[in-house]
Amino acid sequence: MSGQFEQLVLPIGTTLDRFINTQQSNFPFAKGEFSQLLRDIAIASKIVNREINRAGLANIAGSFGAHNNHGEEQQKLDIVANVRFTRALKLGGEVCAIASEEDEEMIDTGNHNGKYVVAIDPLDGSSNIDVNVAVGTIFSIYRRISPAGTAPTQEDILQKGTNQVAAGYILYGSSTMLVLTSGAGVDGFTYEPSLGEYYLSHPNMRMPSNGKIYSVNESSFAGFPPGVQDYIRYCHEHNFSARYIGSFVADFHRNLLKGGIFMYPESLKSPEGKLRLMYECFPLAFIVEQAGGKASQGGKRILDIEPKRLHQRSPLYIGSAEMVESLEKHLLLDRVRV
Ligand code: AHM
Ligand code: MG
Repeated sequence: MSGQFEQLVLPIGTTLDRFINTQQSNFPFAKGEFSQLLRDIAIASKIVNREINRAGLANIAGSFGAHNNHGEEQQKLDIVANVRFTRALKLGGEVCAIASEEDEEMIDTGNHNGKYVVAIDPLDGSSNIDVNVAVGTIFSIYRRISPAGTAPTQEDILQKGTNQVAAGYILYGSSTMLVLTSGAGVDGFTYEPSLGEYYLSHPNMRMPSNGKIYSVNESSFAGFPPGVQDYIRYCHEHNFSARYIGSFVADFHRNLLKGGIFMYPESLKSPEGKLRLMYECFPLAFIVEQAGGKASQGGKRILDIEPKRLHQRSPLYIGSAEMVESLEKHLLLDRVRV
């Protein structure tokens, strides 16, 4: 074949399915159930991707007219995504319990033989839907603690981030991507809509150890801890770029690729921060560490936090290792100041 012709028929590469099968043989714990669970999530994400893409036409953009357990206005697509993911996980049969941002209580799927539990934010950043800005899905997978064959308990879901066996996110952006870790690095897959498949496009993703992007909602600056204010001043003085979409997955993904820090501190407005530990902080903290970055509560590693409540919030500083360390140094000065 001439070089020119070869360009026309380049191989498309490894599908997510094939990748999962290969992983299965790499991990002793990853039996068929675990692979099936990842497939169920991938299938639900394809359906949600379809719904998002036609939101403007199908009358599913906009508010649903109700509020979730956090008092936040639910968008129609929040509900659609929640149903799509929870249904896929219930039907799949591998999961005994689900914690979802959209449901106040843990969901008992009825699959009491299922070995896994899932924490999920079905559609993060959904207030951005109406203005065609990228949104995401975030998920964590744990092995249950209670014995198989019994009803799941709170203990199954309230596990430390270090217990995650896998975590991932789907970014519904200019292209749709699924980024996944099962504890041996991070891999990114891009969705090819005409084939209906995810393909491995970003193998072994590594986060730059340093960067010049900081992402924070600066409107709350006056209420941030002094150390965070100092760090933001440091970012200004060193000509860092401010980039904040208001869609966590999209902000995180950009920083993962380019190097940067994302911050959602505690503030006078949100004394515990805004982001939820179980299905926002833990999964992205697992991913960031697997890519060489760091995630901190401001003095404590996020993955080491023992969750007490399903919808617990936490301050979050996540991104390039050196930037998170620098932020932590600024926070340490707060203690000296007092
Ligand atoms: P949500 O789960 O209700 O969508 O809220 C989480 C979102 C994140 O995607 C984003 O980082 C953050 O809220 C933005 O919050 P704020 O508008 O306070 O900056
Ligand atoms: Mg969310």
